[in-house]
Amino acid sequence: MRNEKIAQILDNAAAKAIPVAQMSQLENFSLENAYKIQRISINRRLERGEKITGFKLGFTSKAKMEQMNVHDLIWGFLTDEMELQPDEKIDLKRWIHPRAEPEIAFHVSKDFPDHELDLEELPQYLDKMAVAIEIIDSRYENFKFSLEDVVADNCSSTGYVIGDWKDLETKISDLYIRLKINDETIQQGKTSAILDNPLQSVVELSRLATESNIAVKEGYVILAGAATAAEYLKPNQTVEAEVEKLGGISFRINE
Ligand code: OOG
Ligand code: MG
Repeated sequence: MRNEKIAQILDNAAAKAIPVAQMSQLENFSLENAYKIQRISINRRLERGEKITGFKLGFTSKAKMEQMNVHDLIWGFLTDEMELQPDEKIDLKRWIHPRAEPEIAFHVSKDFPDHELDLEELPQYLDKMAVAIEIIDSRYENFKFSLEDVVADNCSSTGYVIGDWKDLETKISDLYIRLKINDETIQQGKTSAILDNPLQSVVELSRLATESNIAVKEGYVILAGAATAAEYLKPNQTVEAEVEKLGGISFRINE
């Protein structure tokens, strides 16, 4: 199958909220090809008028790698269509089998240069941070995939909600983070679970973006990846993420 065809199948699966078989079971494709498919599917979104709003990193913690049985860091695109408002009532029918995970978001204050950034340089390029909830929705049946599959599927990107932006702090590698559903703590951990320091996710992004010649622009949002496993969403839930010092953010799901 051509890359264009795979991108089209995954894009349609997302639009119709109907899962598809794992592409890697129909045909072997390389990780490099998987990123090419991801780009083609993002271009389809851009052609429909969506705008890139940032990037997400995935599998930056052991908890996530173990939950999904995939063991390499991945990255994908965020678009304005994925941005949800905290006061929005969310209807699950638009997705296949959505899950939520608590995250930290960073706000890009200056276009990244065309070289890899190190931790010390990051405050020149980031100004804010916030608690976020990412909603992921694999387009594959049973939420099962190989590394190549999930990359081609834009890393299950589906939705994100961002809390109030706070000034960037650099000592954030030991903060308590949790996901609550209907006031009950369902997932919890420390931000150190994210590559020892969530800011390291931004370093990785700068490396990957430089290697792929992709621009990380002022105004973009970067999701550092979940510190904990993700939880399936059900009707009638209030979903909340909290990070020590950063506060919380929540949204409500319709009946
Ligand atoms: C892939 C996306 C992983 C994270 O934060 O680790 C991710 C998935 O689990 O479906 O977003
Ligand atoms: Mg995530």
